[in-house]
Amino acid sequence: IQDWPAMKTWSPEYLKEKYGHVEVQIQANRNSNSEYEIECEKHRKTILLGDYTDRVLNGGENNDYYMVANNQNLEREELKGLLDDIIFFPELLNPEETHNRVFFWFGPSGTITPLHHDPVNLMMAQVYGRKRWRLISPQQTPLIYNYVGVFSKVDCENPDYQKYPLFKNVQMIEEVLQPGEVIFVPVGWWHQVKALDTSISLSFTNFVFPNSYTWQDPQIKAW
Ligand SMILES: O=C(O)CCC(=O)C(=O)O
Repeated sequence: IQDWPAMKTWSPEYLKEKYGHVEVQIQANRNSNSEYEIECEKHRKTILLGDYTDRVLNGGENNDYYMVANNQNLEREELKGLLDDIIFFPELLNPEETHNRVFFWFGPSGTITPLHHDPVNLMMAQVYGRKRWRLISPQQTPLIYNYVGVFSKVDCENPDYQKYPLFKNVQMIEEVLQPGEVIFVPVGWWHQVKALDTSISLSFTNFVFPNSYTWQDPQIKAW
């Protein structure tokens, strides 16, 4: 995505200057609840993008607040201009289908999206900062302690093998996504993601090929 205008312009400072007056939603107070993703509705907070950017810039490494896909900020008319800064890969993505299919992620270094899988294929483009991705194939689901819906109980950053002994046998792919790189995550693949820097990314599920599945999760109860 080196040719995207966003690669030259997007930064926390740019977001603040151009869109700082826009009200956005974020996930807040995540430190108070280890199930912040499962109980994401409890953490929804409205804030000016300028104020949020100040928190990101001044708060140091932390996982307490994060603007995630579920905050759906690209559905806001005032932020639609962000999509003019990117080029949809014509052979892969449909630029006419952005409604609830393209998501904006912005947060400080240290945010963690816990281990889960998605019921669609997705691509994530890393525009600013780096993120460490840990990926596990769906064939290994019996080792992953699938819990509520699409989530696992295991923290890949620091797995508790006493509680989750089968996880020792998991083969994980680890990759650091650099600015300008894109990752394709096939449907059902488990992943946990940590921001290594202040990070801005976009995720896409608006493929030109069919991308809906009748099953919701690859749950296999084998323990
Ligand atoms: O970038 C992140 O923090 C998480 C991305 C992710 O897990 C997803 O899009 O499903």
